Amino acid sequence: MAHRTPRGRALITGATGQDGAFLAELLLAKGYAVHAFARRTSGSNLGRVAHLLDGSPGRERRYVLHHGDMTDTASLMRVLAEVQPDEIYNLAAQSHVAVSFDAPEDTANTDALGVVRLLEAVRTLGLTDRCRIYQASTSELFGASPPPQDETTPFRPCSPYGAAKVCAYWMGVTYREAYGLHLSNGIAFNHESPLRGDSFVTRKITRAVARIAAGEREVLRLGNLDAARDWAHARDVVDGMWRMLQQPAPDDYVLATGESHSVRSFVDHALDAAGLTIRWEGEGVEEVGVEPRSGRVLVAVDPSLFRPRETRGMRGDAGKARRVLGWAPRTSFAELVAEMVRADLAAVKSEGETVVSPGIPA
Ligand code: NAP
Ligand code: G4F
Repeated sequence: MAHRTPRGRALITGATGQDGAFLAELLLAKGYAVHAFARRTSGSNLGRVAHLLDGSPGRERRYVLHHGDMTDTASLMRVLAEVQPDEIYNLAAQSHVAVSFDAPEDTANTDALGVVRLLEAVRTLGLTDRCRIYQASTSELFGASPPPQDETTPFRPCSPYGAAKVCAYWMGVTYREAYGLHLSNGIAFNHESPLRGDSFVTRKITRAVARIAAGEREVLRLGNLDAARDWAHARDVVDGMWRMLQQPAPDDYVLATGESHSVRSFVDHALDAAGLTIRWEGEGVEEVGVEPRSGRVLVAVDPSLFRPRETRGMRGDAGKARRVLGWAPRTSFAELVAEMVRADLAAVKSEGETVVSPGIPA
């Protein structure tokens, strides 16, 4: 596939998140100047990108931090006017599905109206013809539609998050068709990494497994063990985002592995990667994962973690992305889980080593 020469300046909203960190690395390696749009907070939210801010010589000049918020039109206008980006990757979102049930207005404000503010800012500033936009859409658009899901599958969102992202998707299509904007929706299925936020189920599992392997007497409490997801590596998915913006014409693409695994299976793989095993016993809310030798319960179901509504099993068909973009996921499910467990085992070990004096944790 022929890619255009990189066009210079990329703006990433949601730059401090998992995907923002992987995408920045990819774009810097390709020679882009990367402009990060990030919220100013009282605590630090820059952990995933700190190495880019004060990184190796020369690098810091190509990674520039701008403060702003998707709920604040003025900040979007100011940063867009200043950066004049060639490519915009709109990754900013309240991205947690369970949280969206508790904070539906906040979720819609950022995930749906935030996109309207961004698109209107692009239009008002006269950037429609010069900049290309990636909109972070999601398999949550499909919600109750059964697998396999592709670009033709009906949207039946099951959460305020999914509903807000459906709105954002159609806003993108509307601006593309009404104004000729080069905007592509990447309908990404779940993607994970050691940088995944620790309240998402994969990272919650790998962190707990690492602590259990280190000898902590922890019980991993989970919600729906039967929930099935199509889990890719975030590094592979951000490559698909970039490929979409190198196409002569914008379009919408599913990014997925085509495999589906249950939460229970993720737990098994993670324990295996740490040299542990469990036996599953019981059913429903009584189901537990028991260590065979000691009989100790390592995993239990906590009904308070069930969601008001769950999506159907998720398994994406990325045939269109393969054909048009030449995109394919490179990391297997087993490799992804093993990489996350290795990283969390190392993190637990180094936490243990950073005790500065007896009894006083660093
Ligand atoms: P993430 O780790 O939760 O990162 C979300 C980013 O959005 C963070 O940088 C966060 O900033 C920022 N943000 C939230 N509200 C904002 C606001 N009002 N203004 C400006 N920035 C705001 O998410 P991710 O996993 O990297 O996902 C990236 C995007 O892809 C999201 O839009 C998500 O919905 C979508 N997506 C993700 C997946 C997946 O499996 N990872 C799959 C499909 C789609 P703070 O650091 O300040 O909180
Ligand atoms: O890891 P999760 O919270 O991810 P979810 O809900 O699939 O959403 C993620 O992927 C979407 C892509 O489709 C993104 F759009 C979205 O932004 C986010 O990145 O939950 C995965 C599954 C769910 O079915 C949940 O019910 O795991 C189940 N689960 C079971 N126990 C749990 C838990 N989820 C979480 N977060 N915590 C649990 O203890």
